[in-house]
Amino acid sequence: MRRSRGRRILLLSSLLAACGLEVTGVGLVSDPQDGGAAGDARVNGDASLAADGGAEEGGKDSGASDGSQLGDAGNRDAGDASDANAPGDSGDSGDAGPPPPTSCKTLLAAIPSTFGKNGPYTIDPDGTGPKVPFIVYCEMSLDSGGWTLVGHSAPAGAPPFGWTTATGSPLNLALPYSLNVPASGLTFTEVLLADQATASLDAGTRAYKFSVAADFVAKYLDAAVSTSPVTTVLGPCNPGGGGPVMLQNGGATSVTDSFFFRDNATFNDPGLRFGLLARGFDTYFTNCNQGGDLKTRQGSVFVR
Ligand SMILES: [Ca+2]
Repeated sequence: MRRSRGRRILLLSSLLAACGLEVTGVGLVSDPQDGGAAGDARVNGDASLAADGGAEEGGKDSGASDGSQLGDAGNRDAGDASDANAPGDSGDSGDAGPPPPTSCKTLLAAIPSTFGKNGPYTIDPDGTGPKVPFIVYCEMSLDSGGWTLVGHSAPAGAPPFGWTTATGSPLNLALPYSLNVPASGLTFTEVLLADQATASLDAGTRAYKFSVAADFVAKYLDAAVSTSPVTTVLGPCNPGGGGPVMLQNGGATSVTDSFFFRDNATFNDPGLRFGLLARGFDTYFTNCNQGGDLKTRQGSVFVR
C-alpha cells in the first residue's frame, strides 16, 4: 500500500519534472484505503507555481501558506514526499487502485465531492490505452463544474498556440498553454471561454459556453462552424441573438496562433485572427453584445 502509492507518486513526480514543476507532495486518484477519495484525486501542485512561473522559483515554494488550494490539507503527507524521492523505492505490491478519470467531467461524476474544488488533477483520457496520464486544471465550480482546461493565454504570449498545438503547462500562468486536444485523447461536447482571475486559472468575471459536435476539432481543422447559441455563464453581458457575435463561429482548429472564434467564418487571414490568442483575447469589438467584454483580457478555454 505505502510502497505502491510511493511508486505512483514517483511516476507523477517524473511527469511534473518533465513539465518543469516542483513536486511539493502529490495525491493521486482515489485510493479507497486512504479515505477521502475526493482529496486524493487532487494533485497537490502548489498553486503558487501558477503565479511564479514554475520551476525557476519553484524551490522557494514551501506550500505551507498555500491558501488557494481547497481541501488538500489532508494530502500533505511528509511520508509520501519522502517515498517519492526514495531512490530504492521500486517495489510494488500490485495495488493499482482505481485508474485516473478520463476527464474533469468524469471525475466529477465519479466523485461528486470534487464539486467546487477547482485545481490540478490527473486524468487519463484513453483509460487503459497507451497514452500516459497527465495533469490538467479542473474548473469544478462554474455551471455545475466538470470543465477541463485545454488552453490559457499569458501576457506577451506568442504562438504556437491552439486546439492542435501542445505548448506550455497548465499550471504555469507565465507562459501560454495549450494541450493539443486530439493528441491527448480528450473528448468533449461543450466549450467554455472565460477570462482569468488575477494570478489564477479560475474564471474571472466573464464566461460563455456553447455546444459542439464530438468531432469538432477533427472535422473543422480547416473550416469554421457556427457555435450559436452562446450562453452567458458568468458576467453581465447577456446579449440576445445567440450570444456575443464574436464567438459565433469556431473551428479552424489547425491554426497554430489561436483558439479561433469570430463573428464570421473567415479565418484564412492571420492578420485578422480573433478568438483567444496566446497573448489574450482579441475579439475586435469590445462591448457586451459583440465582444462579450473579453477583448485584451487574459483567458482560458475549457471543455466538458
Ligand atoms: Ca492511458
